[in-house]
Amino acid sequence: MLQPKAYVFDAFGTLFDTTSVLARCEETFPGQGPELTALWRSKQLEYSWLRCLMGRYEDFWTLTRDGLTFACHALHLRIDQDRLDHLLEGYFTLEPFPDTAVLTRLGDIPRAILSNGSPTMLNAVVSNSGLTSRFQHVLSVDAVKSYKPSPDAYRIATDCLGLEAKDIVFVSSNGWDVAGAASFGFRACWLNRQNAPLEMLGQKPEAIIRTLGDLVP
Ligand code: LAC
Repeated sequence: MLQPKAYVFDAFGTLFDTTSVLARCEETFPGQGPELTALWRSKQLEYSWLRCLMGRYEDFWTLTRDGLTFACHALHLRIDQDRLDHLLEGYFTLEPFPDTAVLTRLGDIPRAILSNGSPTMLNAVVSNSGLTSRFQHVLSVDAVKSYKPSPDAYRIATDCLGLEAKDIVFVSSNGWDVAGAASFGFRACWLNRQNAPLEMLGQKPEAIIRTLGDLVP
């Protein structure tokens, strides 16, 4: 892959493992951990897109709470405020994927995070994982009250870096995010952590990698 003028990374699922909440889910609701974790994540994302379409933005922390509440209701799990808070707090301490260690080997090329996460969530998870020094910018879509894959959300990165989209490599493990980034004009790089099929959204990434280590020249 030709070296870009900057790298922009998605956060959840790409740098931070959203399944880190599985242990808390399983401990709180024995036997239901995997299903709750998966439905929670899928509702959290679905609500971001639906609220975007409805023009009713709420920050990602709210959607994370609402997604969890819905998932508990759908699975007939009794959730009270204490359990809700305990599970939600798991998002502040998501594990970074081990391959984030290679980020220091990308040379002097500026690196940023652009995430749907709220500023509070992002600051917490980045600092708790010890990755703060790896990024020059941690950008939240909250600045424009919209969500990826809307172009307004991706524009936050080009505006902040003062670069054109074609000069930026955007890395995400989320297929829908990669499609949105490619459509916006970024050099989209799909970190296919799940060995998933390509999303059928009419957009192809410039590169498909299996680990962040594949970015190192
Ligand atoms: C992010 C999530 C949605 O933007 O993957 O970090």
